[in-house]
Amino acid sequence: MSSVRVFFHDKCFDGSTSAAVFTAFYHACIAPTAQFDYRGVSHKVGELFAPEDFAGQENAIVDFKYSSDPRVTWWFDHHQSAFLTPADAAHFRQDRGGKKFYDPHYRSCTAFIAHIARTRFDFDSAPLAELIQWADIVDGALFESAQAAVELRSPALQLTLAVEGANTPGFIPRLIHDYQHLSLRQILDQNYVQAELQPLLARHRQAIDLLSGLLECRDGVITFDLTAQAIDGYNKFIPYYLCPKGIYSVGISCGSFRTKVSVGSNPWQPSEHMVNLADLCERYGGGGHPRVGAISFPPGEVEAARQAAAEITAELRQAAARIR
Ligand SMILES: [Mn+2]
Repeated sequence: MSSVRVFFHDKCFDGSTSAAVFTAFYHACIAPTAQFDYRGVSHKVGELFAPEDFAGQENAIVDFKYSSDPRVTWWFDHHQSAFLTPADAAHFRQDRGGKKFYDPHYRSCTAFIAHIARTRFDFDSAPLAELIQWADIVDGALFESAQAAVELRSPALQLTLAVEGANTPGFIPRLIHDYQHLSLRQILDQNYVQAELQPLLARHRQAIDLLSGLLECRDGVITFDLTAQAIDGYNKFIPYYLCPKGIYSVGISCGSFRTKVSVGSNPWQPSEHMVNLADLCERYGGGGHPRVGAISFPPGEVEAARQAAAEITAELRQAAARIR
């Protein structure tokens, strides 16, 4: 019996669902009795894989960076930055094995794997349609409203909170198994899922309460200062949920290793004539994407962070006034 080890993007809904679709495809089209084991992998500085990691007879990487290690037999990714080095990209381009696939145009790696499995291996992905559709919504941040993104009424969004926040070993591999056999609603109702989810939901509700007490919205810009709060991470759509008319948001928070200014824009407001927030943050030594950016300061430099946040807020208020 063959053994397959799957490396998936850890603490990521699309990473976990990619592993499930790959497993279902492999059992259906390659080897029905193959034994699977799963390893979550995260982005970090330096080597992403240890040499002893690739111990399966087959080793697959899904929703994560390429490795040129010859023991890696399958690879699927959709990230813009899929290759750590030009040498890795060249290694992929000269591969003729037909088991390594890359397309950065896919919103989710899950949908990409399903597409390749369907078109090249005749896999029937229809039983996994719900999983594939939600991976696209979550990885593409295609939420219909701030309510949908914050109230987490869909089973998939509650499962996303659990996947991103749970630390119990074996939790995601168990989900990967269940994704192949149960609906998302049925999975959500499992005791082992509720045990992970309930404390995370309580923390999520605390963050909403906390922010509703201290954020301000004036002239189209939502501002909040969390430097005095013990809060470790929050759903970035909460400001627009609480202030739907806000066009931009500027928040300050303290982590163990940095003080952070977070600058965002409301995805449910029209996107024409928006300030490029990556450019704006770069002027202060930060960066990001056109519609969301951040600037990091050393842990003690709260005043410098506040100064930057105040300047950015003033600039965004003027920009918001030009839009409205
Ligand atoms: Mn992904």
